[in-house]
This record gives sequence, C-alpha cells and structure tokens, in this order.
Amino acid sequence: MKDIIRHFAIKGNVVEIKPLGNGLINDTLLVSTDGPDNYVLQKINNSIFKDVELLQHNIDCATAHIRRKLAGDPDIDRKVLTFIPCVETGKSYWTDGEAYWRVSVFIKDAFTYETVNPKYSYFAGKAFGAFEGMLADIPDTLGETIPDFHNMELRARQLHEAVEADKVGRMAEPEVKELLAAMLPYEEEMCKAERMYREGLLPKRICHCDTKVNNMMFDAEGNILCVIDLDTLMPSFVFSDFGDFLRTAANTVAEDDPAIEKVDFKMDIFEAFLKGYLEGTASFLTPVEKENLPYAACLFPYMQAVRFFTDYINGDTYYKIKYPEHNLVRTRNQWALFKSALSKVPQMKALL
Ligand code: GN1
Ligand code: MG
Repeated sequence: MKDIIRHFAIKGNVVEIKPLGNGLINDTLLVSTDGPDNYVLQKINNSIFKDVELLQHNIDCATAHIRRKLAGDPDIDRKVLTFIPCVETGKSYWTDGEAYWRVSVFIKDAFTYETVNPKYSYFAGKAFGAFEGMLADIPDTLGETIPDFHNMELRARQLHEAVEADKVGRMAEPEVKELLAAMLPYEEEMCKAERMYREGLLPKRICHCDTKVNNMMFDAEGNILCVIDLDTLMPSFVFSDFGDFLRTAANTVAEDDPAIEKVDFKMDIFEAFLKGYLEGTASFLTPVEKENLPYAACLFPYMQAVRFFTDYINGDTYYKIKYPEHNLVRTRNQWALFKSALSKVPQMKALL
C-alpha cells in the first residue's frame, strides 16, 4: 500500500493504513500521516468501472465546478472533495496497467450515518437538490461511467438473461421462482421513465446516482458538508437521486436486514426529504419530474431488488457478499420495501 501511495503527491509520511467504510464495489482505505492531512486511498473496481479515464474526468470536472461555485467559502475544503494528483502523470489516478488507484483528502471532523431522522432527511433533500443545481450549468460534457446505470429496461433485461442462463442452478430454488413471479407484473410500469424519456417528456441531468444515506458527510452539529462517492455521477433522471436516498433512508432497517417483517417505508422521512428536495430544486425541476417523485420512491427499491436478485442468480459476481445467501436476503428486503412504498403512493401524492 505504501508503494502505491508513493505515486501520489501527499504531504507527510504514512503512519497507518486501515480499511474504511462499507462500500459494495471499491476497496477503500484510510491513510493516516504525520502531516496536516489524512487521506482516503481507493482501489477503483475497474471490472465495473471499465473506463477509469472517463470516471475521473467526470469527477475532476464536477469537483472543479463545485469549487468555483463555493469560492470564498472558508470551509470549502470540507464541502468539496480534493483529489491528489499522481506524481508522474499529474492525473487524479495512478495505474500499474492492471489496478487503478486514487487518493483524496480525508475530510476532517465529518461523520457519515447509516440512518437519519426527519430533520437530517430534510437537510439531505436540500443538499442533494442543491448538488444537482450546482452541476446544472457545468460547462464540461460528462459521460456515463456505467452505461445505462439506472435504466430499468436494461436491469429488467439483465434479470431475464440471468434467469435464462441460470449459471449456478439457483432457478431450482422455490423461493427464487416465487420472487421472480412476484416481480414480473410490475416490470412494465417500473420502466416508464425510459418511455417518458423517449417521448421527450423527461430530461437527463447530471445526477449523483448513489445517494445512499452513507454518502453524505455531516459536521458535528448535523449540518451537511458534502456529498461523497462520485463514481456514478453522470447524466440520469432526477429520480435516481430522489429514489435512491429514500431507498436507504426511509427503510426502517438496513438493506440487508433479514428481518423483512420489520421492513417499512417511513413516511416521515419521505415527507421531510420531499420538502427539502423541492426547496433545493425549485429553480429547475419540471412538473413531469415533480409529479413522478412517488414513482421514483417505488422505482429504486424495485430496481435494487432486481439488481440484487440478478446477482444472486448469476452466482454473486457483482456485489461484495459476506455469506452465500447475502444477495437473496438483500433481494427479499428490497422487495418488501418496494411493496411497502407502493402501498403508500396515495399518501405520497397527497403530500406532494
Ligand atoms: C453499490 O458501492 P456502493 O455501496 O457505494 C452500487 C449502488 C447500489 C448499492 C447498494 C456502482 O454502491 O448502485 O445502490 O451498492 N454501486 C454501483 O447498496 O453499482
Ligand atoms: Mg458508497
């Protein structure tokens, strides 16, 4: 690890390197130094992010743009991520030709949470709305780091392909068959964003696309500092950011909690987030985007259930798992969340 760090222009000497956080895709490490800053070292999963050059281009452009917007803010270094250039190339990543690594400054006195209360949910809504707003006028062209990442038609197709191929024989499990039969009737309705897009009714904007609760950093007083994990920053529908936050924040339990009888979509979290998000996006959100926010709240648990399920059927090749049934447990959980959210759509519409 120290040999890797050497390729980045960090200040001070490395004292300790240890694992950080619980992402499902990249490997993340905290690098402590005897200098003024500590750092986050990440090994980018380049079998999932196949175009690291594009990925880092998106991140470089977005962080530079946000930095320009925040110019003069005394706390700017805690409000936007700083990536450390590679000593040899000046780029924001280093590769030995096989693995890809990057280093950012570890934000001081900041905290992430796995759950939020309504007050924090309101702040998060405002922050993600403002984040989209800040990127609305970015002059650079950003690409899709994972093509069609939140395209429900693609995710549905991938599920069908997995079922057809049945690579590890899991289609023989009765529960797998049951879950599949339960999911299919909702597929067409859940693909409506793609149809609206083709009809020219829905725009794509630069979105974060991984607005899990734990991708926000708060200061000690509970104010939002910044949004982290920018790998999936790309053109998408605003539903991505609205829906994915609620998928994690409005669930009474974690996304992989086996106690699915406890899964419930919390309306107080929805209400607070909706309020914040509408305030944060007031300057650009269109009526079509707005009226479909309850759909977005259902779409993301659905899409995540389909994605975890596809990975389970494929033999767990995408998400990190801690035990053999992990992806199935996640699927059950997200499926229960989808059903709960769906049952609350009338309430969501009333609040909207
Ligand atoms: C992955 O790595 P992490 O935990 O930030 C995934 C998200 C999923 C999430 C489910 C690139 O995010 O889309 O919603 O797991 N990221 C990618 O927990 O697929
Ligand atoms: Mg993450």
